[in-house]
Amino acid sequence: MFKGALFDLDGVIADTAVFHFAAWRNLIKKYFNADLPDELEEKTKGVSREDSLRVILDYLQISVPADAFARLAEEKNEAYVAALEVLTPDYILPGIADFIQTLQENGVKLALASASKNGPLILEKLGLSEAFDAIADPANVANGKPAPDIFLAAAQGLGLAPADCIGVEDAVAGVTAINASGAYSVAVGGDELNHAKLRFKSTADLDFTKIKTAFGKID
Ligand code: B16
Ligand code: MG
Repeated sequence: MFKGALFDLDGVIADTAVFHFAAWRNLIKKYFNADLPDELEEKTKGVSREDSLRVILDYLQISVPADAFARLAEEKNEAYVAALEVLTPDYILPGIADFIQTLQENGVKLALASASKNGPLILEKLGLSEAFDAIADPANVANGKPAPDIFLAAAQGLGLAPADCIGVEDAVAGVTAINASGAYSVAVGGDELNHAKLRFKSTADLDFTKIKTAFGKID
């Protein structure tokens, strides 16, 4: 049986992507009078703030000096954090509160493995701070997802070997990161996540017994 569960945040615990992308859209409209297409949202999921801005500026074929780049990232974050004010436990994705409770009842420790520097604030607003035993700090890891760093840091925060943990993700790069870390990947989403060891269609379908059984069959 696994002893730890390493959670991605955006798309697994709450759908913060809509807040992220709205903040990027408003910023780009304000400074470049450009509209970002919906498909860019997917490309900014699970990647760091700076990498998201790089993706967006590449798409617009705009290059800015380093100080302007830093100011844009900072202003986006201020708008994003302000938008997070509305977050309440009602924003926890379907099935997640029950899944967390089942994990706790079975003695599984929980860690956050999110690319977001706002992870602690978001958990607090969702009323989940107490449920998590560790929060890996993305500011302290060298490489973002798909590199395994944040999942390795999350397992370390629990004092566990990655092989004794499951990782839960909704993004392609995130599943790749879990696999590279040596933890057992559990995905929530579509066929693009078939590189996960186990996949559920949505957070509402997460099934502790199925995960436990599948994990127990690893050679
Ligand atoms: P911040 P995750 C990621 O969260 C988001 O999916 C991504 O859109 C965002 O750029 C990144 O966090 C950084 O967030 O600007 O708050 O530090 O999916 O890794 O939980
Ligand atoms: Mg995610």
